[in-house]
Amino acid sequence: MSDVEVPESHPRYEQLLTRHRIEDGVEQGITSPQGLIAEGRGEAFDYLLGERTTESADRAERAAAAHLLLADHPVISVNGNVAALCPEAVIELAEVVGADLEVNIFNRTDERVHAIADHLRDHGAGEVKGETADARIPGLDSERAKVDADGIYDADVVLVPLEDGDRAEALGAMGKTEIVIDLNPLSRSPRMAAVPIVDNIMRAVPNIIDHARDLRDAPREELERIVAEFDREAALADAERAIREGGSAGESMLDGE
Ligand code: PTJ
Repeated sequence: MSDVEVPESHPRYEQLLTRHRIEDGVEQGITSPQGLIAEGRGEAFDYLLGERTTESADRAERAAAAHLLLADHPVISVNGNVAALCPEAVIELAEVVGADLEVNIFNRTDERVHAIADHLRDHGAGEVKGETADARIPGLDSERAKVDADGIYDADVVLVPLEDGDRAEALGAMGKTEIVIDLNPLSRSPRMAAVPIVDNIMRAVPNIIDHARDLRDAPREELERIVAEFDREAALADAERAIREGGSAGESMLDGE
């Protein structure tokens, strides 16, 4: 995806690739320049987490998959960072759980909304919402309030990766179930979420896809049990502990350390 050659043997290969994707996103007019700052912030938290999916985050990702499968109308919200980082993965997740994809950005220009929607379609997405913006999320002054009436406005479950807390709060007030992916467990959006996922989006979305595939044929009662047993407070506390204790926190690596 990036023109910049990063040798796969480099110890920070994944992180360097991620950086280049964001850089390319800015160059293509998909990602806001502020996305570079968000990326730096995320990298710092990921470094402290040990750049791994903790067991606790894995449980959150399984609960997210169960919520998305149970939903009547799930929507995946896509901003400039998400579109640059993992377009294929969000498209695949939308297909697996039957969700809509909707472009929703903080630093909104019509040009960037269309560029992100085109970018998703170039990567194989069917319908992409967010270009109509014929409804507003009540109680939100920012441009993020602009949503599609038949998209986020109508959704019962919304996956909102990498964003600030205002919209998370306003969506919660509308009674929607929110799943937030954010590497900072102290940030307002994961603290508002029914399912806070403290993990890098590059690992989180593929893992939600794996769980969704695994649970796709499970009885409704099992999905409801996974949702009911998920403890959001514990997930936030586990993540904060893992970061403060340098990624140990009594947790094992998922990817086979
Ligand atoms: O495209 P736009 O206009 O909607 O703008 C998108 C950004 C991300 C620039 C905007 O929403 C923003 O400024 O967000 P914040 O307030 O910087 O918050 C982004 C959060 O995402 C921070 O808490 C970061 O730690 C976190 N983050 C950054 N990269 C990743 C991440 N979380 C998970 N995976 C990442 N790769």
